[in-house]
Amino acid sequence: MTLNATIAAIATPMGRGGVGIIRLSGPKSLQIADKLFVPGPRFKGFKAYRLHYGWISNKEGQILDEVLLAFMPGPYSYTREDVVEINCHGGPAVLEGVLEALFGQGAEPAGPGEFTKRAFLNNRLDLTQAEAVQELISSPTQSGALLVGDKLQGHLGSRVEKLRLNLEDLKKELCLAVDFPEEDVQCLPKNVLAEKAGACADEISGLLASYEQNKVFREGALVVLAGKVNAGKSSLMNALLGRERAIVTPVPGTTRDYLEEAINLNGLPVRLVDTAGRRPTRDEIEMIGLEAGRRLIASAELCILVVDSCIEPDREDMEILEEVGADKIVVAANKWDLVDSSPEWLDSFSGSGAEVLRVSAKYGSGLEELTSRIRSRILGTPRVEAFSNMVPNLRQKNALEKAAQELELLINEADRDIPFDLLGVRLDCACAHLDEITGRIVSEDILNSIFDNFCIGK
Ligand SMILES: Nc1nc2c(ncn2[C@@H]2O[C@H](COP(=O)(O)OP(=O)(O)OP(=O)(O)O)[C@@H](O)[C@H]2O)c(=O)[nH]1
Ligand SMILES: [Mg+2]
Repeated sequence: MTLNATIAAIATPMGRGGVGIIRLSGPKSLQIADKLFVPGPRFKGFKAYRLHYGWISNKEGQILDEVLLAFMPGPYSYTREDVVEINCHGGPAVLEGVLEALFGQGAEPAGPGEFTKRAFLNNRLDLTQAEAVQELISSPTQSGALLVGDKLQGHLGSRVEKLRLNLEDLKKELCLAVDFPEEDVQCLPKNVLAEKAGACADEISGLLASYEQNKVFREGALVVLAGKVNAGKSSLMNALLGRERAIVTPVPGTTRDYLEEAINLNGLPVRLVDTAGRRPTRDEIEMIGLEAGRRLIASAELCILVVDSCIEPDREDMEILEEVGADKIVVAANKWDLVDSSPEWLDSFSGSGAEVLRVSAKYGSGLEELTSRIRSRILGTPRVEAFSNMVPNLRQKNALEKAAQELELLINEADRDIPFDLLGVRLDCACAHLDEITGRIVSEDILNSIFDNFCIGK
């Protein structure tokens, strides 16, 4: 479809409602609507940005609906083209009737997201804003919608654009150094180049950190309870959930499969998983359960290693510690109600750098401290400041990562004897990845894949 076509679609959801809106965009919007509009008594011609009362008829002159019609001439419209919006009654048959009448007058059916695509192609929105439109519509929660609101205003896009301009300036300095190689030391010392590229890479890391932080709020953080049989994992699962979800018995090997439940830790959504207890086994079913547990542990944001405080940890506990690494582990020294004094072996955990908390799943002690540590360990203090109002989506995150990789390579190469013009190519590549985000330069394929996910009429 060419940009010259005048497109039309129902902009409101299909179904019955008080009002349903049909939107037209393109050079003939007003001309097409005018052919079907039967004005009300006080109509004195179409005025921009006013609501006009009247009726829509079909080409046989039959009245289809009583409407309010607005004309928004470009460039001050959603698409920057001439736009007409017709407020009809919100019934599917009415709306389809009016739409068909508009097609009969030369309007063409709009594709998914085509209004927003035109807004992008006509430079009213950058690509981050266009994507934010769809993200806003699909936000399930108000807090999610608030985050997108900032992107809709273009904050992410302008941040990325500023970064690109910084890299472009750096490229200019580099070109001077290439053009006057004998003066390269004065033009751009390599440590200064690396420093400037490093500053841009840090900013990208900040944007990536906000993606990661937001990811746990979007998808829920995976927290896995692991440990030897009988350590009290299922008891801890139940205690954290506040209900008897998992079977608890004194028999070692009670839990064979994993169990997943959602909990809310002061606003942080968590997917809490209880796993089969570790022990040497030849039982086929148990081995499958243990393998499933291993896979879950590997992808967990945090692993709670549950140990029985009465039993000195052995190979199995240490195996989990090694598998996961101390930075992703909280050791829950369970059954603390059964010990009189702190056993010495607890130090071996602390020595490994793992955080140890004393709890009793049975009597509920230490659980508040445990939940508050789970929360802060997951949210953590990010290495770099996250921009909470500029959360990239997955596509944008991938492009940011590629740009950051180019800068990392450039910083490494600046240390070695790599010619300036080759370093310049790295900057070009980083800029190209940033351009993909804002849509400054973007392939037709990427554009189609983005707008194909939109609804028709947006
Ligand atoms: N005294 C005391 N007993 C506990 C505590 N937590 C669990 N137990 C007991 O320890 C036994 C095992 O508890 P489970 O929760 O089934 O242990 P598990 O780690 O899930 O065991 P498997 O599923 O076999 O791997 C049960 O008899 C529990 O009542 C605790 O904090 N204090
Ligand atoms: Mg269990």
